[in-house]
Amino acid sequence: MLPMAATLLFGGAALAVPITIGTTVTAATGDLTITNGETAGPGDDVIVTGTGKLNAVSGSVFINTGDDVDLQAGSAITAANAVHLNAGVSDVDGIGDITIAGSIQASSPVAAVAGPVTTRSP
Ligand SMILES: [Ca+2]
Ligand SMILES: [Ca+2]
Repeated sequence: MLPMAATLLFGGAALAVPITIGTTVTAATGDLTITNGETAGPGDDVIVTGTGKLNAVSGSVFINTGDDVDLQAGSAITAANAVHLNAGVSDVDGIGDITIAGSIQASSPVAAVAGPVTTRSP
């Protein structure tokens, strides 16, 4: 468990690297944010596997990535507030899909925005 609000920043460099989460990641306070970058071509994904769990005890869960968000069967996202899934952020390659095969529990409706998009409102 992370002691504070958790912000995980990956990617954005020259390589297209998927972020794969197969364990439990918990933000004890605040929001849990996972951000990947965007490069030309596939692979800038955020993947939560069947053993992966994201938990924001008192905040929201945000996933932002240049390509796909893949929540695989068995994965679980739990948030005290909202869950925001943003795929195709700052898109340059037309790739940006969202697949939800796992479970999501939140007190607000899940906001899922799939790209490609070039601009995004707050
Ligand atoms: Ca890409
Ligand atoms: Ca993309």
